[in-house]
Amino acid sequence: MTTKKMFIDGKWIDAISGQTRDIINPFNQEVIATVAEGNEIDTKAAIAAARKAFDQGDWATTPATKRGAIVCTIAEFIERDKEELAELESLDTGKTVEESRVDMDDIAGVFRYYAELADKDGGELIESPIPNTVSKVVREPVGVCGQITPWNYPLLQASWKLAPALATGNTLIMKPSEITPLTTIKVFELMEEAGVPAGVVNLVLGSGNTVGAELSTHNDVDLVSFTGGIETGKKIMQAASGNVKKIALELGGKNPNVVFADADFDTAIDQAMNAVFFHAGQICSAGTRLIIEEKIHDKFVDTLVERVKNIKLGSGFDEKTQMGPLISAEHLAKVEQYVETGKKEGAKIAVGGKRPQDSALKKGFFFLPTIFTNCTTDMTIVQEEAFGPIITVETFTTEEEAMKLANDSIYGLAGGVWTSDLLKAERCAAAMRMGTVWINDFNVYFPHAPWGGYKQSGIGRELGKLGLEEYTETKHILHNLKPEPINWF
Ligand code: TXE
Repeated sequence: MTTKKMFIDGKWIDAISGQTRDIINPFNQEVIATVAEGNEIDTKAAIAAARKAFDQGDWATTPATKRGAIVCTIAEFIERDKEELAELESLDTGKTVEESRVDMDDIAGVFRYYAELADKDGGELIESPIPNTVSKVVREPVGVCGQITPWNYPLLQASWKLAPALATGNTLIMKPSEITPLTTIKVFELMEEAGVPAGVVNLVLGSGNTVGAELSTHNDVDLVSFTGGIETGKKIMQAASGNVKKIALELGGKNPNVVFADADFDTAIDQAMNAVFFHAGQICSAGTRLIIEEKIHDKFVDTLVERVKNIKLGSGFDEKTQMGPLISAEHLAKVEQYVETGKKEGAKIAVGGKRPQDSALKKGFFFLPTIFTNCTTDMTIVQEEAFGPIITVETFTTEEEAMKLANDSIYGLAGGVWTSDLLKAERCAAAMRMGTVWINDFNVYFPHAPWGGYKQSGIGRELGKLGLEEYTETKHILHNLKPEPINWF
């Protein structure tokens, strides 16, 4: 197996230390690739390349139309290589190939969206109160961007960062999660093929403590964009303070899914399952806190339990599989620990709560889809992000109580509300302190709408126009067309 390399200053290179890392398939623990394992020294080299490309290269001043055309070509190449990318993503993450195909369509869509926006902002003329002056506001690239991505949606998360940074003329260093780098490596090949100049995009592979920490700390990095866990996010904020880097953080959520008795029952059941068991709950916006109106609680939970029992676990490459494994042994242990804590704190397991017994699954990091009833808002499993296939159920009797429960979280990423009363739906959407609220839907997103969190779910927004603006600095230029002496001194 040849070692997959890093991409620094337009060249594919091994780690300076010569170290490598094996990448394993979470379905059967087989080694699927060996990749270079970079460290601080490789990261410094990549930062130097990105700095030089920004300060001395012409990417930032390349006409935005041309940059947009290159970003569009990347989208076309992703579509061309969709099947290869989807299979690679499923091998690396364990998710079903069908899910990965959807991801690849979304990813191409993100590159296309930002390709089209690249040349749409020509600045803004401001009405100047001073005679004979022209006042305008323009947006310019931030500079050198460090981008750190997680393992749950490896290439999707990368696309949300790469596409807007390129469209706006920045240079960048990307560090994918050390356990799922394969599709990101492939997309760097596609970016090279699309004609992105040397030094503009750099890829360093390696751990968070070395590569990630260096990217967050280094004085030549102007912005760090991170998606991952809240504890890592806090470390990055501190590390970034040295040179007051701009930071963009997406730190997950503990998202409420509120179901009123007047909701369309069958659809709400379907979506309550999709909201969590898609990708085994390893989704920042998973609707893990199911908050049900008391009078439909028993029927809703009974129906859900019966449906959950039938979820088919297996290989992402088996068409019948509905849910794959968790990402790693460590993550499985963490999810199991949360379940133990839930039991100790008094929640009741209605279904699941353990690893499956099926011998065909024994090499994979599988955990059964799990529903906890009798939950209260103070429980650890209701408050902390387990990031696994676990639903906690709480109940309410009034709208006010429902909203209090929904908002009782340090997070504020997303939430859903189910009701046929349109006024109530709008009232709830206004009351929910979250970056995204779905009414009679869940987990829907597209490139045009901003994505990000209130409260400790993060800082800044990705996607949409705001996702482009994250990668720009705003400059006001005042041009005095008729300068005159002012005789003050
Ligand atoms: O994430 P980390 P982990 C949550 C989820 C999960 C928990 C921990 O609850 O159980 O986070 O997962 C890099 N400086 N989410 O430990 O560590 C790391 O190498 C700079 C939610 O896998 O946050 C990887 O590239 N970078 C989330 C990236 O950070 C560092 C998605 C994310 O890893 C670093 C994933 C450091 N000191 C997990 N330490 C979401 N928001 O969707 C690590 N990294």
